[in-house]
Amino acid sequence: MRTKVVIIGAGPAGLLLGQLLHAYGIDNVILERQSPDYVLGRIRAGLLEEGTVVLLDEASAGARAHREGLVHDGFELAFGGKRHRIDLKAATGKTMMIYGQTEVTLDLMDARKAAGLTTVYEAADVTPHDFDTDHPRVSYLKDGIAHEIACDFIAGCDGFHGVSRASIKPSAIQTFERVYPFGWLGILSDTPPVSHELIYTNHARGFSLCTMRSMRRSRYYVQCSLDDHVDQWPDERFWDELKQRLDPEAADKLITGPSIEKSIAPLRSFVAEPMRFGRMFLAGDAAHIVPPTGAKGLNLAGSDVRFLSQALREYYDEKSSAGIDAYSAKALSRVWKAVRFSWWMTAMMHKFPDQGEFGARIQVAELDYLVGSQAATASLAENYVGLPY
Ligand code: FAS
Ligand code: PHB
Repeated sequence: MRTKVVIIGAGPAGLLLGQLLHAYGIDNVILERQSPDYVLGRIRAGLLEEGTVVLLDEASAGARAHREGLVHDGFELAFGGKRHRIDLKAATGKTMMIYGQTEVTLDLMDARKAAGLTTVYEAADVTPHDFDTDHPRVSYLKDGIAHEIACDFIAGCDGFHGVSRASIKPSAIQTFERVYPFGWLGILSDTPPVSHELIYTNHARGFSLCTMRSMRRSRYYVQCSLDDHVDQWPDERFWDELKQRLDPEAADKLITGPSIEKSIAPLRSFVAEPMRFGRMFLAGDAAHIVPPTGAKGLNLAGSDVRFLSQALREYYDEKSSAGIDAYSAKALSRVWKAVRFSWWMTAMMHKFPDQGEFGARIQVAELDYLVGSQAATASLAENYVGLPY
């Protein structure tokens, strides 16, 4: 079998890249390790930048997001028992959209199926070969039968634990990492959200976030220890802890209910450089990870595949390699700014074991300055809505 681009991974990055390449007339095949249901069962991101929604439109997968997504003009920062609104629209002219990653993935899957494009689910032992030559290929097993696809390029969209980055010789790649000494315990419940906008709270007991998937389905997070296990957090304990971290008004208004999903995610900042290796490119979580405090993970996957799809279009349409030669530097420039913002938001909002009283006071001083300065608020807002591509 032969195709122009083999995409490894059918998460948001792989599916979005496949659609954008298709729109440019570049045929591609996606190889995914898991089943569609497994991919859809992962509860992850919830907030889309305007640019990401535009990419969904370009991928012929944005209609439902426009119908069902919740457009947010701002969010609130809470500390010292008080909430302070950050007016994103006033500061940047832009908004954010609440539309769960599960829905994004489903819409991209449906668009790919409608376009009659090939996705091999439950592909085992997917392995990229010869990507440092002009004849790359990818092998895999399907139902125990060996297959191989010859291609012009390979896109590693297989997430943090994927095979693409792992296939690069150590001397050809440099990684940068910071692992945070806590995790996020997240819960999904079919209850009305405590507020129509997000509330990020810095509290002496730890960080919490009130978000949502719709006005009938809430998503909440509390910072937890890395030693915690989800079994130690029955619903009652979660709701009690969240109430203790919320400001009095939100705590009073909180409507609790049975969890329909509950999980703990570790937090790390991670970047691999470069993001191109001969005829293989990395995109999305395969190349970088951010703590979800800045809501950047899914959105960075979007900007990566926007840059990569345009570079490949230039290669095929204009017979120019300028775009693919510039991809890594261009993607990393935006990635590192988002990594910085996500690290900064995480440092400001979470309780660190070694921060002491001085560190706690510095956090409150930073927040106090932030909500009291138009310049500081504007800086936060322009990073939160997503820096220009
Ligand atoms: P993904 O990991 O989503 O997709 C990679 C795909 O590749 C998967 O389907 C995987 O099965 C497949 N794959 C892996 N190895 C393979 C192999 N060897 N062969 C074939 N296929 C293979 N971001 C936010 O903005 N906000 C959040 O709140 C948030 N919460 C998160 C919670 C968790 C627990 C995690 C892990 C991430 C979270 N993220 C969040 C980040 C997340 O949304 C990612 O940024 C997003 O999934 C990136 O998409 P992909 O790059 O496509 O990677
Ligand atoms: C979510 O809705 O899951 C979400 C929103 C904003 C974040 C992180 C997660 O910063």
